[in-house]
Amino acid sequence: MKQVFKSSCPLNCWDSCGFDVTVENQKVIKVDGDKEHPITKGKICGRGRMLETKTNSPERLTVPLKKVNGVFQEISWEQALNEIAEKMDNIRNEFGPTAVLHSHDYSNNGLLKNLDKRFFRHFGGVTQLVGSICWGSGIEAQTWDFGNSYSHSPEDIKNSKHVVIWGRNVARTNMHLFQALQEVKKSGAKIIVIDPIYNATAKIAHKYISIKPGMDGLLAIGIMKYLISENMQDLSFIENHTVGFADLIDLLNQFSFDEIVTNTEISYEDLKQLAEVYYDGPTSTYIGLGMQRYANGGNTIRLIDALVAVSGNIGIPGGGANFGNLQVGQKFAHSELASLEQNAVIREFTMMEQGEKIIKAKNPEIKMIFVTCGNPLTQVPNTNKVRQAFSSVNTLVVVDHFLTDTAKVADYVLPTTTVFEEEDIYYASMYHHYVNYGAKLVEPPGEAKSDLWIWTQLAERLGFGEVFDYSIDEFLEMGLSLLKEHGITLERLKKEKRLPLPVYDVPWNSGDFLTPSGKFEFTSSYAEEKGMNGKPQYILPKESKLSNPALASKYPYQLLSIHPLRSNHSQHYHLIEGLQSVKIELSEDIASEKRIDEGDEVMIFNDRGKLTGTAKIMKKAHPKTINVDEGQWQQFGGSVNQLTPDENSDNGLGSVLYDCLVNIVKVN
Ligand SMILES: Nc1nc2c(c(=O)[nH]1)N[C@H]1C(S)=C(S)[C@@H](COP(=O)(O)OP(=O)(O)OC[C@H]3O[C@@H](n4cnc5c(=O)[nH]c(N)nc54)[C@H](O)[C@@H]3O)O[C@H]1N2
Ligand SMILES: Nc1nc2c(c(=O)[nH]1)N[C@H]1C(S)=C(S)[C@@H](COP(=O)(O)OP(=O)(O)OC[C@H]3O[C@@H](n4cnc5c(=O)[nH]c(N)nc54)[C@H](O)[C@@H]3O)O[C@H]1N2
Ligand code: SF4
Ligand SMILES: [Mo]
Repeated sequence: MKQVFKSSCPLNCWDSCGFDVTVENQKVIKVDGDKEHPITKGKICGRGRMLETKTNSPERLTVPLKKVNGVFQEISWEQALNEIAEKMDNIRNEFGPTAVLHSHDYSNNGLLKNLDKRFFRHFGGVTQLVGSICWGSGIEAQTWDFGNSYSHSPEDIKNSKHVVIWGRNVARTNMHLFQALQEVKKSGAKIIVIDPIYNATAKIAHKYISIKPGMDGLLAIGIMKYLISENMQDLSFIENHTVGFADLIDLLNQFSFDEIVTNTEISYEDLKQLAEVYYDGPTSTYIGLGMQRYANGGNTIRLIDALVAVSGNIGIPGGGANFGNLQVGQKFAHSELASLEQNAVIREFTMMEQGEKIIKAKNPEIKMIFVTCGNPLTQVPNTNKVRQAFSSVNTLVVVDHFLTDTAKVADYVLPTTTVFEEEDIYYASMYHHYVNYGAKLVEPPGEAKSDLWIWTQLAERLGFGEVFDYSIDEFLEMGLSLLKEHGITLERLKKEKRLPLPVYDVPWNSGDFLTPSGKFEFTSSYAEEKGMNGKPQYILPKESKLSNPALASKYPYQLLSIHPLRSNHSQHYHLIEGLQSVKIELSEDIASEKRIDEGDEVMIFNDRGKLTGTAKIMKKAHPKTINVDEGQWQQFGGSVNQLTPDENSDNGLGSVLYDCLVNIVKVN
């Protein structure tokens, strides 16, 4: 008998869609959109639909594996858990808990995935990863400026006269915003896209601005300079709600329009037009994550925030500097789930530098790496170094659904459940403010077990089993405890399946900010507290003709590695035959400069690595720009991260993935 259940997409994505999942004979047979979901309204993407293929794939891991003499052998859970627990215990006794590194990322939006932290707190500590390859520098930037990173509610875009899509690949990564754009366009809003790639969102825009990668901060400086020189700034907002404006003026005075036009490679006419867009508000700005993955990434987001503030588009309906929406995730009791009150010895490595730090770790050295919800050998920058690091430790444990690049180098691989095989609640702190419930709908294949079951079993063997002695309902209730006063309970969520969280629809509308001064801070006191320069400043990207001409003469092209259309990072490549080769996309000028035709076999390279693939020409892309979508598996040609740099961005918590120069040659 067929039955349809409501569920949620667990994938790391802006949209956090509601699902209708059809189950027949204990098997998921179809994943559709839930038409009743107030935001996602029945529309989902192929990545979500393919969770059926993923769940039923014959390639799923179904039994624990142990590598013996270089070859994986199937073992029992009993053996796997006993051996791993014994190794952890020995390591803790001999070297201390920080000789274990927990490597993880965001591959699953389930609330209970946060219980990994609870495990390591009670283990006594761990070496943990801080910052975020994804959006660390932008979040830090908005925290400096506003005190937090909040977005307007999805509906509020209807109040915008202009919508600026600044470095966000909306049609590909945020499909419900794309739909909203098409709707507001019909009712008269003007859409502007600023991006080095002429993407599907640019195609529906009234105006497309092709920017030189990494130069957006300077463009924001140019627009602010124009607004102020023409007396088009919002004086009342600046006077009443900001600090540090004089420092901003000092910065703007350091640049001439000529210099700005030359270095951003944007015409004065376009700059002026953008200033008019910001003056003639309400103008909403949807800031993407791509352009903060540079050595000046935090600085770029700070300058865009400053522009939105100077033009009076903060705290008003139809405005906003929309980047993250952390007010969503902050409604859950993370510290209770993670047992943050528990004393533990914590050592921190940044996400970006994990490879380097593992190799160089002393007192103690890293003896074990435990990977959950991540695929670092594909997704973390500088793959060759990450591979060296992960291969160097005595024991690597990977929990996953498939034998990924990371799992392949592991000593133990533990098979885990997919969204439909476990119960959890799901949300994304990115776009909308609904939390979705997802019940366990089917049994997992073979012996696959949830992450939570694995933590529970290991905790028991390591002597702190009582910390996991809660039912799933009890853990979910713990996570929802702060929401009780708003009438949001597990009982209601199970019944209604999705509930709106109490967030601000128009953040900062009160004029009060969460910074130390209570104002929007052009000059950040948080930064200064950290001993960093809090003044607005302009920094160049690290790998560019302007900052490193010698490197740029050897490697003249900018390599972007944006998110793939049909896969969530590395999660779908092995399921879709059409994705199983490397495509190297290049701008038209590179093609003619290097006499490369579409379909040619080409190689890109720099000092960190190289990658071979098939050339594809990107129409209207910014000159000297190359793109290879991230996420490709080694067996299908390899990850673009073989070329990307592993440094921290300017404010320390983000990545510099796109701040990457390469050269290209035709193979043969
Ligand atoms: N299909 C799909 N959707 C996804 C994901 C996925 O893997 N696949 N991943 C999800 C996740 S985890 C995230 S973080 C989001 C990311 O969502 P987005 O921010 O939309 O995606 P990115 O691929 O990071 O890059 C966004 C855009 O930045 C542009 N860009 C790069 N450099 C610059 C620059 O210097 N200036 C400007 N103005 N633009 C620049 C790129 O050309 C690209 O169009 O997407 C989510 N949605
Ligand atoms: N070059 C380049 N690199 C990038 C980016 C880029 O734009 N360019 N984007 C970066 C960004 S924004 C992000 S967010 C990261 C994402 O990096 P990751 O989160 O590491 O990437 P994913 O491929 O989504 O997922 C990793 C693994 O988690 C597994 N997994 C899924 N669900 C579960 C679960 O419930 N439990 C367990 N144990 N495993 C699970 C999947 O099968 C997959 O193998 O990549 C970053 N890397
Ligand atoms: S990947 Fe994103 S857009 Fe696609 S179904 Fe999941 S949440 Fe929705
Ligand atoms: Mo991300």
